[in-house]
Amino acid sequence: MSTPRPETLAKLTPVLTKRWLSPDAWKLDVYQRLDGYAALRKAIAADPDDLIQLIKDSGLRGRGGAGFPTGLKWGFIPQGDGKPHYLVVNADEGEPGTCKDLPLMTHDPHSLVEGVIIASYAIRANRAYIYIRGEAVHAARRLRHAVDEAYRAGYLGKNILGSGFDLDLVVHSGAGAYICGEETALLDSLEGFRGQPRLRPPFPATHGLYASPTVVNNVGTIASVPYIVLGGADWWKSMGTEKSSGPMIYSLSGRVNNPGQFEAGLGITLRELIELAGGMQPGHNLRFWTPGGSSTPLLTADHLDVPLDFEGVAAAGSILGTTATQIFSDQDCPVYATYRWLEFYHHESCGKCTPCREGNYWMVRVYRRILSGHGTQEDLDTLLDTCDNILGRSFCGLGDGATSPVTSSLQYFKQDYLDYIEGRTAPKLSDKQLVGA
Ligand code: L3W
Ligand code: SF4
Repeated sequence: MSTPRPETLAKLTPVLTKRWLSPDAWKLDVYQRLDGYAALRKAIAADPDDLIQLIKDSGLRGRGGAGFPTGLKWGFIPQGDGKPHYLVVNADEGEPGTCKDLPLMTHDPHSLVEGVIIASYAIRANRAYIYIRGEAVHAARRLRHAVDEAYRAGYLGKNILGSGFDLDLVVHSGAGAYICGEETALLDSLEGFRGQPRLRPPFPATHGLYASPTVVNNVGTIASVPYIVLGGADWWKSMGTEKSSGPMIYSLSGRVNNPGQFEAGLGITLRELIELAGGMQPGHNLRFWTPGGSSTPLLTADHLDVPLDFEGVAAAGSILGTTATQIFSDQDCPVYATYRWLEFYHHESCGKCTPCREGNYWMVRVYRRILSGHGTQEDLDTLLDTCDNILGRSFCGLGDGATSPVTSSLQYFKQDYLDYIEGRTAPKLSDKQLVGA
């Protein structure tokens, strides 16, 4: 394992992760000793509109994948409309490879609770929900413990810190469906229905939970808020790039020596992240990687120096997504990896629209044909044609995302497909696995 150089180590900016290694930071007394709830005291004395302006000035963009400007979203909530407003935190972290929100909620749940209270105060919401992935039992337990502590300390409930502001916060566990990470499916699920995406527009900002104005933000977005309140917009903008401000938690998995979470200013490169992760595993050379989970087009060893911010990754032909970098080497097969991702999308497709429901089903079958040595060149055209009919024609982002590994692996690694088709690579699947897709 190689040791990172000092200049690369200096790229780490522990902000959201700064308490993760402090013992018992998930408990209220320790959290308070480490600056906890200082931002809430400051925020609750401010005008809510000034808080929205502060978040706008900071340039904070959503950490769930799309990078939508947070202050702008908060500003969409109509004021004086007489309707209840809601804040909903999307903690349904399910994008393959993504592991930044669950450790945050496990190690530092109060930072999320504090962010929820400040954001709810800013948008004038008196009820907030954290929708957490069903499998994340330990994180949910920590979160519920933090919420109980916050109620007992007067940070939640009626007349918070004597301000006259009331807020109730509910932690709701989902049932483990990937589609419930899509914001409108999440709202349906929260309302007690089967989680399936709703037509947008109207967006949740005007017609969200129970048809009322609702802000839906990712865990990392809301957990950033207390730091911005304490540090100010200029401090936040001193990290990252001009259009992608602030620190970001990158989760590295795969063929590196020391996988895990690394927090750095937006714009760090994969070359630097791999160095921080102790280098590639012995005997492995980087071949392909996802910049932000499997829904983002694959990149290759030629993209080691792409700045990992919203603009830099887009210019390289991919999407920053959830900054989940899954790292594959020359000993990994891009065709097989894509097949495994497609099985996931096929399994998780909610079935509401035809392109995604049928397209993923058929693509899995085509991959099984190729990987069992029965593929033809025509299959490659079929895959591209199917992607063409899914991308932009699906009801939600799941369908679009499913095409990313297919089209990008065909773009960069067509020869690997041909090697299966022309018999140079031994089949990875048996004939028995051909059926039952
Ligand atoms: C009001 C408008 N609000 C947009 C809001 C909208 C949403 C946000 C972003 O998908 C992506 C997806 C995955 N008035 C508005 C408006 N909004 N226009 O802005 O919206 P959008 O449609 O750009 O994206 P999205 O539907 O939120 C998120 C990608 O992220 N992704 C992540 C997947 C998984 C996770 C996870 O496990 N945590 O996030 C990976 O790439 O493919 O493209 O709030 O309401 N005019
Ligand atoms: Fe459901 Fe897939 Fe259509 Fe999204 S794209 S609505 S997940 S079938």
